[in-house]
Amino acid sequence: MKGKNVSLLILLAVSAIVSCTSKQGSPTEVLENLIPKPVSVNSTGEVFVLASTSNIYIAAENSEALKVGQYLADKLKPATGFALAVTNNTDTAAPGNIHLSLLSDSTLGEEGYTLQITKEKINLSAHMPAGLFRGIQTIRQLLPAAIEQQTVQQSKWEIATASITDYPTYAFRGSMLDVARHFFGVADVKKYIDLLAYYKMNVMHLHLSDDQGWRIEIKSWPNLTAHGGNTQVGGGNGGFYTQEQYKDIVQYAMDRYITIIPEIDMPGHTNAALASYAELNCNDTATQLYSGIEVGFSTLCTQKDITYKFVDDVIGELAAITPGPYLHIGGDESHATKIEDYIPFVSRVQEIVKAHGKQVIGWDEIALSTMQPNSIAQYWADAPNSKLAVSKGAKIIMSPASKTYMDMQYDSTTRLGLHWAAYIELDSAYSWNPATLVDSITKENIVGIEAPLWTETITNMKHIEYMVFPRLLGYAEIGWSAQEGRNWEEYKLRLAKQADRLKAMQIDYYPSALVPWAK
Ligand code: TNX
Repeated sequence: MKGKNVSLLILLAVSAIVSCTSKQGSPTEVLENLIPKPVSVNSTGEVFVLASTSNIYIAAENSEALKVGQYLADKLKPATGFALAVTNNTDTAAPGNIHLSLLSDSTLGEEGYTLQITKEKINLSAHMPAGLFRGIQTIRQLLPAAIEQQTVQQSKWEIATASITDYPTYAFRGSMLDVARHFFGVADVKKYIDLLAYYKMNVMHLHLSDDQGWRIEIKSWPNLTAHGGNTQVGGGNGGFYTQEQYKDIVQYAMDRYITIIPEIDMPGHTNAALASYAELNCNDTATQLYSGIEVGFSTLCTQKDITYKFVDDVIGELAAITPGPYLHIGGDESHATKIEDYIPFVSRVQEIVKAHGKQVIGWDEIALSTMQPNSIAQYWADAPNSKLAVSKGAKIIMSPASKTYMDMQYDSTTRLGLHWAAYIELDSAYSWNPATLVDSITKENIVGIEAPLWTETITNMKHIEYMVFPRLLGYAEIGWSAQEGRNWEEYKLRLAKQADRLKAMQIDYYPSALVPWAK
């Protein structure tokens, strides 16, 4: 009862803030449907109705904007049954339409947008097509949750009227999927990308190689996948992506304004490569394939020339099929590599990545090496390493294991996952500030946040969903929404409202007792 009163007070306080200009109706009904929370929402107390006669008008001869409009039409079709026309025709006379326009407003940045929803029409404007794409996710979330069903639903497709201005706090908002410990096929990766897109995230990092498996076809070193792709944790069949399949994933992500970051982990975490090619080992003997979960026993032979030929070939082929700016070189937990070998190796690999026109990301240990001017260190466990990286001029991606590792169990009863870093309940996952977590690493040093899902204990899409949802929504909000406006007590009410959407999308989420889910 007491808790309820507190929630109510907070709800009223939030209402008061957003209702300054509202005329009638519940002023929070817009805000409470949205994750991540927008920069500003002014409810105006009326209702826009989407109808079978609605059209989507693109006020620009812009093929990307047209594609975004079509994406929206495709998303609205299954549940409504409406075949919304997407056209360049901007005949604005009829009510009930959605208008997408690009306008020169650099204050919105690459991903910002404004939404004017009146009872006559919806106007979505952005400076760039990516902003339109983020904005249509807001439109989707403002419709009833049934909009996410895949069959025609009997519903009134109403949206509360409001004017919204929105843009992200951090430019980099991502998640990582470990497809090495267990392999996940193209369809699973695409589903994951769709869910990232729904919550306005813009980076998907694929952990493509580890001791247990090599998951990307490299044409000049075919045994990497022919042999090294053949197993996974627990001894299953494993698998890999052909370059064509990888390109398909990249394009799918690009259509959603999501950048794919491929990771080849080295010099440790390389048993799958060492098992595939004897010459990569210092003793010229191929190792056995490995399906356990212990780490830190493998290393490329950093003294051999062939090792750098190998790295150059792999990075070269990967760079050629990766349009995004980044290549991730791992660099973590190389316990079998002497530090005097590790440092020159990681320094040289950065030069190779640079020569192929890409920017390096590595786990925080790479700070020990000579950093390229634009290399990025990913903080996962070691604050001194991350500070060292900053002192060398590097930027940081925040992935603190104790807050963002989605393979960490929610509590001691969670049936999947590990707990070496922490148990991470939803409040803990949400209630931290990237800009104050590590003293002396501040917002200017941080490009953004990433939440990794390591998959030693995760074998299928349902498992992925259970560990990722709903923590991912919190990470999306940390990356997108202003720190000053975030607090768990208010967030958990919005999170509760997302349940119907997650259900409509048939996502198996963790129903934490900390959240006041609707009955
Ligand atoms: C640490 S995070 C690792 C991974 C494991 C993970 C399990 C990092 C850079 N290395 O190899 O999968 O813990 O939680």
